[in-house]
Amino acid sequence: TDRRFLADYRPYPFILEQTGLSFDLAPDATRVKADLALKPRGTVEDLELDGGKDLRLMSILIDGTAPDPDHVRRDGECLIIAAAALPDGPFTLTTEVEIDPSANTAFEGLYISGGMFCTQCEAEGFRHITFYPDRPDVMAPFHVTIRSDQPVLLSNGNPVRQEEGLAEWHDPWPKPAYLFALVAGDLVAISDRFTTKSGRDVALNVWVRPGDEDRAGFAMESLIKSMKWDEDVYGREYDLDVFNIVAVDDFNMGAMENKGLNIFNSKLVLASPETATDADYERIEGVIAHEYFHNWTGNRITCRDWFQLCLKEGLTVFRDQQFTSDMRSAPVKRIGDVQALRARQFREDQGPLAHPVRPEEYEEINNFYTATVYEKGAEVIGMLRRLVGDDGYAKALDLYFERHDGDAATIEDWLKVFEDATGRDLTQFKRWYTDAGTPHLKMTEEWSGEGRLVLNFSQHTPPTPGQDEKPPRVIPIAVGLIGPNGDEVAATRMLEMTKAEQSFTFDDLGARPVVSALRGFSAPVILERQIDNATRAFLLAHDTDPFARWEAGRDLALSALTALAQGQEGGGEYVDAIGQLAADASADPAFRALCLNLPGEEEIATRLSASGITPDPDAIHTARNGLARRVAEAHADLLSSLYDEMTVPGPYSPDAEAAARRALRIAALGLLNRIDRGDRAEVLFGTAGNMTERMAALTCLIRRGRGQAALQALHQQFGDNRLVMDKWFAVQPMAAPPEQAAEVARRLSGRKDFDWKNPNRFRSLLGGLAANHAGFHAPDGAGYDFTADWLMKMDAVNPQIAARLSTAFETWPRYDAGRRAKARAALERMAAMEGISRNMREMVSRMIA
Ligand code: DPP
Ligand code: ZN
Repeated sequence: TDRRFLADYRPYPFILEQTGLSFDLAPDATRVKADLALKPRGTVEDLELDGGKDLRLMSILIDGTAPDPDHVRRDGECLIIAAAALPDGPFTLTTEVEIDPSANTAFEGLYISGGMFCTQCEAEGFRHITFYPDRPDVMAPFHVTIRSDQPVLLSNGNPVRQEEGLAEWHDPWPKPAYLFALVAGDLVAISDRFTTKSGRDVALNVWVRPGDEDRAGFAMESLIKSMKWDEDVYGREYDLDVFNIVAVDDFNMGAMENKGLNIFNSKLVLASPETATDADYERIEGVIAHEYFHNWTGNRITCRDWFQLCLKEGLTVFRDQQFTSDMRSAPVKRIGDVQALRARQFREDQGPLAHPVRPEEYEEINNFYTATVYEKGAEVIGMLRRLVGDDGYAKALDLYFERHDGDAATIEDWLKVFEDATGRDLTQFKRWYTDAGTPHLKMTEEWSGEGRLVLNFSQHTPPTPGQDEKPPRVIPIAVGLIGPNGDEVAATRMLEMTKAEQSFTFDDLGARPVVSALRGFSAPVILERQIDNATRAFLLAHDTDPFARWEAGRDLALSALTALAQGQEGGGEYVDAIGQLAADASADPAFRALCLNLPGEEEIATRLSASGITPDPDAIHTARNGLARRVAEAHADLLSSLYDEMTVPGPYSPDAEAAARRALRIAALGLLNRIDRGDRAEVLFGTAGNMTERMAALTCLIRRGRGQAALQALHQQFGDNRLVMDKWFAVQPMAAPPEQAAEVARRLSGRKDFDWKNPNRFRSLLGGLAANHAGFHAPDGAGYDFTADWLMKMDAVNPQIAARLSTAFETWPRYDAGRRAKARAALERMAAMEGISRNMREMVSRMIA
């Protein structure tokens, strides 16, 4: 079997001292010569090199001499040179292979996108370029020579030689193969410079296709802010003379942190007011920062093996979240992150794909670039910081960089640094890394009447695949108390729960306070408490903690929506309270927008199923529409004036303040759209000068069944802009009435411009349908069938993308028997397909198990 286990780790038996690569680029016959300076770590063993089946071995030399052919064999995806053929000291292994980048539709290794050569090597793409110990704990300096007639030739590190048809790059920092990159194409740069705090002058370039230069400026600004922030906040300085970013249209991931040469999906680089939304701008800023921050957390300190992926990803997400909080509004960022965590990670934890932040086995590592590894990995670091305090965190991070610079490290190393820096025992805390599942935290209150309040907590984590028993974890619970008049009577206190059941006492209270619990979402748990709607409304009005305040409104909405979806009454308190909040001009418009947006249908389904109730997608859809309409009717005047007042004068700017006003305006529009037949949306679509408002208007129009003209207009204006057309493909199935969603997607999939081999375009259409909860889960199974058909087609071309999108099915076990039967049939059809990839096989078998 292909299963790999954390417990099987052993160091590579050779030390790699230097990697030399020489490329002769040609679209269908590229030659790659590799010179590896190796020496045995101990006694000489067989030398095993990873290498895809797509490598054609042309020659192999050991210290310049061809080995006896009997000593060389291919074994599956490996090339093995027998120990008998190797010297017992240092030697140079030289191989030459031929590869065909033009046939590489999986976009792993070296491939061609729009005529440009580029690479993606994380996690195991390098083995499709040459034979190599393709594992993160084998690190070496790289020297790269590129021969090609493409005008711009880039690789990692510093340029050594640039002339017509030839470039040489040297990267002095030892790195694993997954951080290798090469780009060759017809590109133009927008350029700037950055001087580091110790005076290193760094040349910065954002490389794009000719014609896209005017959309690359924001990415450059974001890069400069990121470099400055990492110096100011973490003391981390850049370490090469150049930093290059390249935008590529065909890219499986969002972006990649290759040393000195980040490669980005073009949607995370290119932005103009006419083509990108506020959310796009914020995401670009955040991802540019994320990849830049990897230079220290990922590159200078990398992972020992892929089980440790969260070591670099959890930490780097945590750092990019801090960055965005500092650049924009911290409370708004926190609320957005919690929403995303619940939508993706809680969902994952609840179903058959649940796995620990640090998994202990996998078949295909690409299937573990998940919300659990990334977002929960970041939450775990947030908890660690809450537990050791800001100073403890800063000390631990300094020690981490000092102790592990140049290492391929583990989660044990990471936790040890915190233990050594703070003196704290983290044995129990480590369960956050090893145990899957979202803890349920129950809270009850006892009020003695004599100024004493006791909070009783109990924790329980439901079983997840392969893990039935879950011992109690350390849970930091931030609690504040609010007096009956709305004043805070006890500032935030961090309760540290370590047992299955535990009580905490608050004394000397005058009157019975209202408890504001899990402030700032201090731990990624599901809080269950007895609380009535009046108390929720009180917290929504008075809580001083912005997250807890928002959460109170969210709870009010969810309790109404879950009741309505089950045919019960509800929503009155929500409608009243939300009106008061929306009218509160002292509250940040972005915060008001977040409160006005009702929870999505998926979130309602997740809430229902977490409490053991089978969600009915159609009932949820109806309930949500009904409540939104009631809000609109009850507050039509207020919403209408917000819509008018929240226009942003002057030219478009993507800054947080302007974006906040637009967000509130759009939230009001979305509600008013339910009662104005779409008239406002139509006017806005025709007049808005920015994509944020135009997309919002377009979505409203589609929801009112009058989107055709606007869709046509957008296509006419931007038909040759891939990124806008991706939005165009996504919004139609997403906003379609559920019973039509699969059909809308099917019709779009037949279009000539449904360039399905492009990952962004494929994701737009299939992701758009999956985002239509009641549409994807249509009772006739049309959503499942359409999705399965396309995943099967994609699997033969790009398994990574197919497997990633198969997560659309991960919630299937929670629905009714009819839907379950149809979803299972679709999954079984996929499982049975001929030539199924390892990626897809692992995903469907975990989902069916
Ligand atoms: N490119 C992905 C990321 O930055 C994988 N490293 O998260
Ligand atoms: Zn990352």
